[in-house]
Parts: sequence; structure tokens; C-alpha cells
Amino acid sequence: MKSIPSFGLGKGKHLIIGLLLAGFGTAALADVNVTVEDAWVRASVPGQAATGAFMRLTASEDSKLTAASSPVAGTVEIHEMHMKGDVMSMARVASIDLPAGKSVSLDTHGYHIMLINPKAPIEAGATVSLTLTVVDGGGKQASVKVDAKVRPLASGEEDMPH
Ligand SMILES: [Cu+2]
Repeated sequence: MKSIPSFGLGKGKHLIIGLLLAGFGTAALADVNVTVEDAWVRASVPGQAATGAFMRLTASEDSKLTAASSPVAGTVEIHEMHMKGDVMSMARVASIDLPAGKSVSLDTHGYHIMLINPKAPIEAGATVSLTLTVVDGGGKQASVKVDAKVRPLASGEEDMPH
């Protein structure tokens, strides 16, 4: 009678299970990466109710800017500017779409971040820190830290389209 060696069978099974687990582990690792360029905040004068923060955002994956916060303001909202006839008005929006690889501008005539109830006048030359909340297509949240330079009160009018 021949004896059939059975050692090694158990090992083989374990190897297969190990590979399946490794496959699951790598599936959910993609993280959205956001590039921030030219971030700036418009200076405010004492008693001013609000001012704006502006920048260019480019996300590596389709995602949305859903919130922002800053230690310098009581409330921070995402706004969009509209022209109604000759009158410029603005309204809060829930989010701004950031399509993968596309540069999205937050500027003085479109989307912007509104710093409401500044705790102190925001002075030209200072740096304001902002934290942006970005959510990717799978609902995963990322925080993006931004240091924005404060520019004088009249900044931004020079890039209005004529
Ligand atoms: Cu606004």
C-alpha cells in the first residue's frame, strides 16, 4: 500500500484566503488630493460684517467642497455671486463641484468662501488659516488646510471682466 502525503494541503488553503484578504484591503485606499493655489482673503475694516476668501482648487478625484471653517470668523459659508439685472447679489450654496483634474476658481465674481462676523478686523499682510472639507464620490471626507494671505480691501476688482 502506498501512503499519500497530506502535508501541505492546509498550507495551500491558507495561502488562498490570504490573497483574497489582501485584494479587499487595497480596494478602498484611493484618497482625494486637493491642490490649492493663490489663496487670499480680502481685508476687512472694524465693524465690517463679512469678507471673502478666494483661491483655485484642483481635486485629483471627482469630489465636492462642502464646508469651510476658520478661527478668524464666527461663521464660514460657501457662497455664489449672481447678477440680477444690474444688481450683484450672493447666496449660500451647499457645495461646489470639484471635477477630477479641473481647476475651479473661487473669485470675486463667482463662488467664494464668506467669512462672517470676523472676530477682529482682518488686516492686509496677515495670514488667515482655513480648513476646507472635501467629500469624494464615495462619501469619504478629507480636510484641507489652507494659509491665505490677506490683501488690501480693494483687491479683486482689477480682475472683473469688462
Ligand atoms: Cu458671499
